Amino acid sequence: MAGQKQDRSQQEIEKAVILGLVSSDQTLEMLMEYFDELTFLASTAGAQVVKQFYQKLSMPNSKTYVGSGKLIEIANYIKTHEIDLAIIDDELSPSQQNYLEKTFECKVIDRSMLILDIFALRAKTVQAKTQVELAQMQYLLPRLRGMWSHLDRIKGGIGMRGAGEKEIETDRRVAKYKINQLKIKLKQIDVQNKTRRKNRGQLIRVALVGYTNTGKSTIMNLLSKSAVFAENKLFATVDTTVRKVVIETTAFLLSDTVGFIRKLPHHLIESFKSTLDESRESDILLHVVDLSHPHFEDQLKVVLKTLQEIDASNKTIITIYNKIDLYKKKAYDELMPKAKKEELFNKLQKSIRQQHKGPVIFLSATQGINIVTLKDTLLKEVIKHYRIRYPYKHSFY
Ligand SMILES: Nc1nc2c(ncn2[C@@H]2O[C@H](COP(=O)(O)OP(=O)(O)OP(=O)(O)O)[C@@H](O)[C@H]2O)c(=O)[nH]1
Ligand SMILES: [Mg+2]
Repeated sequence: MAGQKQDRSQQEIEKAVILGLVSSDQTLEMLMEYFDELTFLASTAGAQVVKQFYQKLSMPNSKTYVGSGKLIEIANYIKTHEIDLAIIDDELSPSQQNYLEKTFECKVIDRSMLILDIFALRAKTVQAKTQVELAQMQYLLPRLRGMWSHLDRIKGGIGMRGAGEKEIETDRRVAKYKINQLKIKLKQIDVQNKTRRKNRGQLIRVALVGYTNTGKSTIMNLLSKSAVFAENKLFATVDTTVRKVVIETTAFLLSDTVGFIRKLPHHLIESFKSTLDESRESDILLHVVDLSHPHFEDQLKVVLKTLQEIDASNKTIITIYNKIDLYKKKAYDELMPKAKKEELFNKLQKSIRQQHKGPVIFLSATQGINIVTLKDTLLKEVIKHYRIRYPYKHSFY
């Protein structure tokens, strides 16, 4: 909730350990990648990860998550290093969470809760705040009984913001009532938004979509010259911004919205459905990929899958491979001749283009590389859509 939002700089950094499993469907390499992301999420939420723990188990133990030896090792570490918080890479069941908290004697939160917490910090509009609160309440409902009550040294912080802080003491009946109230409130906001969207008239709508931190807001700023919050943190944007953009003489609406992430909590997708409507109702999607990310292909797949889940996958998609400046810096040795770098990069572009049906653009939003190509391609697609929608109304294009 808004009043409980705190300034990051005034807040103490919490010391955290992270824990995950190498399991039958998750290799060590995959886990390390998840850990990188979890560490980034943790720092976005205001925690510093000081140690990683993992165990090889074909599947999580239903009561204790990891084996007993590992539990002792972690509990000892937590005690001797005064750790505030243990972050678990998977979604925990309420009983696993209870067990781990008793054993570790510190706060235990899972990936879902961490993401929900960041969303609670980032949400600015009433709609986004209500959506996050609903997701938190739904997440907390099965976990309300006895949650953290045995831990008197915990005063707040990560996992306790937003709904968590206020509602923890309430019983399930009150929580259920609250969930209903939030749903009603969201429906009302939704109706207002739908009317507003209709009133936007006949303009073609373009939505920026993509994994979190790929550069969507930076591109929004470039195209619309607006000041949308962009920074090197996960989920800098949780709300939706819509701007009217004019390229040459053609006008269209461009929206920037919340980024996607792996293992996005189910409740969040559910309650953010109406924010995601912006993408569902748009004519063209600008799918932004961070080419410099070591796992950009996985991220791309997650986004396409999420688009499918929200029924937004059968649209014209322009795929933007952003941060080519950073990619080149990382991938090619400084001493490599320029011509060789170009040759390799051309090869990469060719093979990536073959994987897409729609237009593909290689961009550096911050260095201003290929912006003209982006604008030209976008303009062409927008005009195509105007022609289909209004074959006789040439004033649009
Ligand atoms: N090197 C480099 N950095 C970039 C480029 N484009 C964006 N960035 C940086 O990447 C970070 C994330 O950019 P945002 O525009 O906030 O990304 P986003 O996709 O809106 O992120 P969320 O709102 O968190 O989903 C910022 O630090 C940007 O400055 C680029 O072309 N090259
Ligand atoms: Mg953003």
